Amino acid sequence: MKIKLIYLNIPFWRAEIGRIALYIGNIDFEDVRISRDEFLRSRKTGELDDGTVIPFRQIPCLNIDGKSINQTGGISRFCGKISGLYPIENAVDAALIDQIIDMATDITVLLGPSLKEKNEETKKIMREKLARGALVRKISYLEELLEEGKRDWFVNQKISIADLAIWRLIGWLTSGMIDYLPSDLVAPFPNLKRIFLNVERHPKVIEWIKMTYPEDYIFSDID
Ligand SMILES: N[C@@H](CCC(=O)N[C@@H](CS)C(=O)NCC(=O)O)C(=O)O
Repeated sequence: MKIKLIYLNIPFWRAEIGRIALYIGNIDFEDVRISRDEFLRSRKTGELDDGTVIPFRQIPCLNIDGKSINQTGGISRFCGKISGLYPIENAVDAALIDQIIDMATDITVLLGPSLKEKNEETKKIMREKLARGALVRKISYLEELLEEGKRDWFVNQKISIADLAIWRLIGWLTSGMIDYLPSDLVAPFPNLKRIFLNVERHPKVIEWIKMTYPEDYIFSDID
């Protein structure tokens, strides 16, 4: 099976779930990182420059033996299944993981309007309001899920694509890349912090960060 995972050259959670799951599972894949210009061209034509089809003209996109597949959820589940980070037979655990991936989408969607906003002052007001209200509230709902027992992972005591999604989502929200969001957004949430650190201390994740993230990436110590 020849697998290509197509996204921009950034460690955004939508692509990183698949990339890291495949890396953890020692699955051979081509980590295709397109330029913004090529992405914009593909939005017009529905194809990359080499002719690879991009369904729905959005990314990430997975290509398996020449067949293109779109949508973060489906891509993440496929990569998780072949890597051992998503259950193939346990439908309940699968659904418990799915709800986390969809929550990562809900949280990302909240940021959408402010990402498009051109007026800096308006953007600042929007982001500060989110950080006081809806954003932190949704993050607190993830924390609520973890409050029963001292869990190391979201589902069934083992790392899954749900943990990868939330690690990278929190990493994005607190990286300073999104102006006006505080870097201590998860400070009030000890269980989420534990999951975050468990992912970031996973030996294969450390390898992946060292191989693909900017050299100045700061490993978190958010205790
Ligand atoms: N529903 C899609 C959304 C993906 C998405 O919004 N991707 C952005 C880049 S991060 C994109 O391709 N935007 C262009 C567009 O939506 O036309 C998914 O879950 O993967």
